[in-house]
Amino acid sequence: MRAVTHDALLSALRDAVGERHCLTDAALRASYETDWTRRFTGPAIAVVRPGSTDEVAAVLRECTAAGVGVVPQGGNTGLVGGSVPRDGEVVLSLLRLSDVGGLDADAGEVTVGAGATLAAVQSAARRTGWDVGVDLGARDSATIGGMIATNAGGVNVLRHGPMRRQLLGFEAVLADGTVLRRMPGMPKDNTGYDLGGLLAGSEGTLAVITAAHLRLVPQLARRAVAVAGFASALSAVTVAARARRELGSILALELFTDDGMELVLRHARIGAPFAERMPFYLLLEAGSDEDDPTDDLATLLEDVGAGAAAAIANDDAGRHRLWQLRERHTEAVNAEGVPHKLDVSVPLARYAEMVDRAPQAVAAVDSAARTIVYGHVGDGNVHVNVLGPAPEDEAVDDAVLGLVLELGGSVSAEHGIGVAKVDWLVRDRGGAAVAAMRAIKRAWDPAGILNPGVLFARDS
Ligand code: FAD
Ligand code: 2HG
Ligand code: ZN
Repeated sequence: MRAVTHDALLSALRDAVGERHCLTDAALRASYETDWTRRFTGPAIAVVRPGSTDEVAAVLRECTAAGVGVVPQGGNTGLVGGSVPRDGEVVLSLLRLSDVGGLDADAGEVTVGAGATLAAVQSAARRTGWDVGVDLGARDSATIGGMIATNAGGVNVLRHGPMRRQLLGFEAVLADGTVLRRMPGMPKDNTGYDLGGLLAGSEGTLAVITAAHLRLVPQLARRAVAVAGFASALSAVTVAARARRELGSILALELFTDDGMELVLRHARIGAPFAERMPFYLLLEAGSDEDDPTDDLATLLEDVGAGAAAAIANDDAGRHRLWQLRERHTEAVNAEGVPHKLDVSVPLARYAEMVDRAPQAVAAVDSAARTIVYGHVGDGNVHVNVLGPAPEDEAVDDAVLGLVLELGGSVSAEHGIGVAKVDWLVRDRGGAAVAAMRAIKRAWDPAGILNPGVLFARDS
């Protein structure tokens, strides 16, 4: 590694991406330096915005030569602090690589730049009768590169799997500027290690993803959404399990509480779905290409006695109204303060217990904290949000993650480890697994340039 001053590095970066796309002014860097929750923030020496894979390679070569860390960034909607600098790294924004081209309507596949937003890819796919298998609330900003890097999940995992399952081919750049390319990639491809699969969930620590080839899923002509209220978490979970077993058309199963809904109603200025308020709610979405699934949902809810505490819609506006109750939790919580976000999963048999015990675990260490719980019950995924503790106070995080391990779950379901949970990776996966991960990291990024401090603790 040759020693390079920051001035020399900045000059090389300007040469690599053009003066206009190398941001050093504090005001221009600001939105790239703080994460969506405002819990994580740090200074960058520069934000670079390359416009091609070659420019990404040039940036990485220069940063490796200078020994300066690089934080890859897409839409900066990540919720574990992995997309923002910690200590004078270079932020490498992929937003200019936003091409959505090469849609093969026969195969149901599309090639996109890493910086293309999910919404842009969804609208291209939908114009040809296809859809993207992963959907999530941050669709207007989250990028395909960021979604691969976090192996994003979202609301349709129970039907289509997470981002890794959508990935057929990829293009990515290693820290030394080497370009790895497997494009377009095939639905069946057993030629050696699945390097694209390894990039899914690597959180920017192994390579910078510059493009991807994705499988699409058929767009469904008919959809229905229902929201029903329940007296206990267990009764909501039991109905979710039954819906999964009995309704082949189920697309999404989401849980939220009355506290969370109250926040959403106030923040979004919308009305409750029905007059009766219940402690827990289950949102069910079903979709089919043939029969309207509304009756199936209605029959199920009647059978389980949901009665007056239920609403159902199959028109666009009605479905959107019901979805807002669940989807707008994240922004409603953010409007109340800087949250501690614990995205975890537990076996379905322990899901209701997790929902019930998480607020108790938080209260035991911080009696003034507010806990809002919601999640993707179909995948065992619970989002525990805690308001009150200072950003750097990790007592509530530790209490919730400790409970997750006691219940046999995973400390990161879909958002990743980021910087938020580095101390918990070993506790969850064990020393041998983490040593194997570190060996992969060293092989791909020997100088440790890519996203230092993310996934692995720096000092071990
Ligand atoms: P960023 O936030 O920019 O980056 C995330 C991570 O990926 C960082 O570690 C970054 O270094 C790395 N990275 C980004 N781009 C690249 C690249 N091209 N190459 C290599 N590494 C890269 N997540 C879910 O899984 N399910 C949900 O339902 C969900 N809903 C959300 C709703 C809201 C309102 C918000 C704000 C977030 C939500 N998220 C959800 C979290 C977030 O949207 C996802 O993690 C998403 O995948 C991040 O994409 P991004 O482009 O914003 O990535
Ligand atoms: C969701 O499911 C997202 O809405 C965000 O994954 C979760 O706000 C959160 O904690
Ligand atoms: Zn989620």
